[in-house]
Amino acid sequence: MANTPDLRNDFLWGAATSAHQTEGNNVGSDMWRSEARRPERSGDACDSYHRYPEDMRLLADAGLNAYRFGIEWARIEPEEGLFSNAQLAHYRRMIDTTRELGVEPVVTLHHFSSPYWFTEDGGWTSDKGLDRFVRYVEKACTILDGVTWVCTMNEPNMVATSMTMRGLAEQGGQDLIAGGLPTPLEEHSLRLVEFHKAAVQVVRERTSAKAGWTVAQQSLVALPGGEAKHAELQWLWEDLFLEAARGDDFLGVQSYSSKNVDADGIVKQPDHPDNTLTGWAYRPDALGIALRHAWEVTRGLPLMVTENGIATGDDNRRIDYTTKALQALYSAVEDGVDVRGYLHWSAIDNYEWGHWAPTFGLIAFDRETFVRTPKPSLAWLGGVARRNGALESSG
Ligand code: GCO
Repeated sequence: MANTPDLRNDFLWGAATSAHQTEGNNVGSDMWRSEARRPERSGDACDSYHRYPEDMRLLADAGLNAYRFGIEWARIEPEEGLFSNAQLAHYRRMIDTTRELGVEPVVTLHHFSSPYWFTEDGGWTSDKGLDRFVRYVEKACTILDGVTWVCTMNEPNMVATSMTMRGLAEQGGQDLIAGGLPTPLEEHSLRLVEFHKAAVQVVRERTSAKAGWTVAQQSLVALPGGEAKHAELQWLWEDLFLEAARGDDFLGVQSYSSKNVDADGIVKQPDHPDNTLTGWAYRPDALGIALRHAWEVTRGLPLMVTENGIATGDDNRRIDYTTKALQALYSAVEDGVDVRGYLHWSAIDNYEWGHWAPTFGLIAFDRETFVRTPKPSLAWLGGVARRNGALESSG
């Protein structure tokens, strides 16, 4: 295993968050409303809306040189057509703060949450949806001066599965989804491709940034007899989105685990002591599968790991997982895959869409006082970053 890789000199080493999961009180968003039905609410979240300079400084002080964060459409356009210059200025200050700290900003325009008014009026499937999204992206571009990396939409395959789930629920088909997330319907996924393509065009016309989207890669593996089903699911869950990235400037690879596929479909991960706090299989090697597959399907698009990490309460396990994931990344690079950066999910423990228990952060925080406590994994990853990837220090 490669412990001292040959990475680009400008390789980005960082961590990632999303707006809704960290900012707190994102009251105008559809997610805020839907949380009423979830076990736990986001509430103040990490109060990163106010404390982002501290979050960024902790990453920079540790040795990281990149930070991926989201800007929140629901704040920027709280009512249809009503844009907030003050909120745009807030996100511009975030960009400026990264620059002051010598940290490269990687900006996500849409990370699961939309304004409530947008979703209520049909969201992605409304006839007006595309124009609404494009208008938001145009506004967002007014604050992106000097930003190099822009992610249009986070995990469109997960957005598509939630569109599909919503459709099934409306038809009373809850039983169909009882076994887990439904496979995204192709019509929903193709719809999101249109939104993404339009956003890429706007970003290219109005900024000098590189534009791409970030796909939740599944690292599906066919069990004997599951080959045909695997091919079908591989397309619907992943390859449709990866093919759509051809022609973009980069692809964001997001990888956590791997799943087996048999003749009936995705095999539910059995209970196992090694499972992570999200119930996923402990599979740091999934990142290698994801990178190699993305490289092949996109036909050689530059890749950025925009999320990779583990929900665990044991920080040594986080280091162990990340060490192995990085070894898989280095081996893909050795084989010619063009990887531009590694952004760990997540910078800080945050609201995991309904739950607080699955902790992915390099930094812990107190939910009452918001005091941040870096975990040993932050200093560890910062050290790896300072050595541009070397897993063991040479002295
Ligand atoms: C995702 C997300 C994050 C999750 C993470 C862990 O893109 O799915 O970007 O919001 O918190 O993946 O589940």
